[in-house]
Amino acid sequence: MQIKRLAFASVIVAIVCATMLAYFLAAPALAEEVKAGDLVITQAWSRATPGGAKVAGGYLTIQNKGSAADRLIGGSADVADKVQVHEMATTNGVMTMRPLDKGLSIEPGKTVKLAPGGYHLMLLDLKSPLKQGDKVPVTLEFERAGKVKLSLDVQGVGAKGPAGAGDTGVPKDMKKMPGHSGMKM
Ligand SMILES: [Cu+2]
Repeated sequence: MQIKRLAFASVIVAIVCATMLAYFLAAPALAEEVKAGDLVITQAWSRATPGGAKVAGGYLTIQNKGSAADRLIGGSADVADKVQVHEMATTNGVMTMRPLDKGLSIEPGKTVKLAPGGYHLMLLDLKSPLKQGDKVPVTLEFERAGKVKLSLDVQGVGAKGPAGAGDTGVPKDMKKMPGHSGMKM
């Protein structure tokens, strides 16, 4: 009787463990997908900000399933004073970034990725640091789709991509690059 009960208990433990493991393995796949008109936005993420940093990048993937171009023109967030759409490029071997004054075009049938080393959202004048595991609410503004609310999943300081994604082969940490300090705001 004792032995039987013990065996039953260990089966329960095994089931609970398997369920938890399945949950953790599945977690990245459950990343938020936001639909706004013809746009589908996925993999919105950011990085934890090291002590005192006042800026953070925001990264996401925007797919335009419609037949007309749209344009990401800006955004806002409670955590930051301003949210801008930036472009990063290498000019004469130096990484620089600049705000896209006319926004970022999302052509019909295309997918545009905002990722480290390229287009990104810039959260300026952070009111509080971003911590790993946080979900930071951001409102994006599109020319056609209008305002779209989503949240950035905050990854570790050195993260190169959203949870569950592999190394994307992009340049090193943005914090080591010049540009933000001399940027006009
Ligand atoms: Cu920037």
